[in-house]
Amino acid sequence: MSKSAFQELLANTRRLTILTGAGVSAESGIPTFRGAGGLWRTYQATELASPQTWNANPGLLWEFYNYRRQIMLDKKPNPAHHAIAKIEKRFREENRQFHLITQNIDDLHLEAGSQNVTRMHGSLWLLRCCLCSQIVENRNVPITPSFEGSGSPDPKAKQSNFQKEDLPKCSCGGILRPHVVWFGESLAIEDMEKSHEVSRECDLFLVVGTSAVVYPAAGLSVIAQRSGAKVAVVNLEPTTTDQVSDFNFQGKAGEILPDLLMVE
Ligand code: BJW
Ligand code: ZN
Repeated sequence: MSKSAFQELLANTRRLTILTGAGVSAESGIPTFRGAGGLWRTYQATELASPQTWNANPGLLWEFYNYRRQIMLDKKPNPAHHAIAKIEKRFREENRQFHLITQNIDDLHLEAGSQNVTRMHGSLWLLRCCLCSQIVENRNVPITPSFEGSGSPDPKAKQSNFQKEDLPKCSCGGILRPHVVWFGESLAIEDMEKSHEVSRECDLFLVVGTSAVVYPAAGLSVIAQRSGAKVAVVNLEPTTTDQVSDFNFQGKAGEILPDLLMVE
């Protein structure tokens, strides 16, 4: 269906939910997970983001996350993040309900001013103690002095050889890990419940920049559609969400969203 039909629907929507993935941050210069850019050294980013890598080589995984924290230092929200923050503001002013679910851990939505946000997969800037489970905010780059100059994505980089004493520590002495959700790990129960609730109870569900292959996020558009919502997709390429979508807008989120959401 057309842009004008979407915009008419948006104007009459009481409850809007938006789900975003790595594609929304691509125009800020942050690599996506799948396709070009999903490689770090010889590893697929999705292989690294796993409890198996953590158990086998926590230093390697900290190098990867240290690198990702490092590249965030000069990254800014792009027009897609700003458009999403602006539509939330409009909904709030008009007493309409809005919720943003993001799979991204880069926090660029928060930086753009989004408020009602569920970060399904955690945050790059939160760490969790492996011993006492305490969660702390930490913006150190490098993560510890030992990681200074490490994290090069060059495939010829020397093997990661960090020791236990190089890793960040909690006040209880436990090792701190990134507070992110790896494959096979459960999402926080409150994030699961909120994501289901706002998918079930919206009138319009807009999916932006996700390949929609990772569950449970990939199942949310089906929940929304079965609960009676209209589903719209903004993505560079076709995805499985197209099977349940009423609207499809193919292209860059930063170019499409400001106009589509009428927040330019
Ligand atoms: C643009 C663009 C531009 C580019 N504009 N668009 C049910 C069925 C089958 C399997 C499972 C299931 N339930 C659970 C599972 C297992 C597993 C899973 O889903 N596996 C699948 C791969 C099959 N899920 C889990 O393990 C989850 N845990 C869980 O469910 O626990 C209970 C359980 C466990 C096991 C079995 C059953 C139940 C946890 C998932 C955690 C995912 N973690 C990661 C890493 C997070 C930390 C980090 O960032 O390092 O999350 S993996 C990675 O993928 C990351 C992302 O958030 C996630 C999704 O990726 P995303 O955002 O879609 O990025 P891309 O790169 O894939 O796509 C980008 C898109 O943008 C592309 O389409 C581009 O075209 C587009 N694009 N530029 C618009 N400018
Ligand atoms: Zn601790």
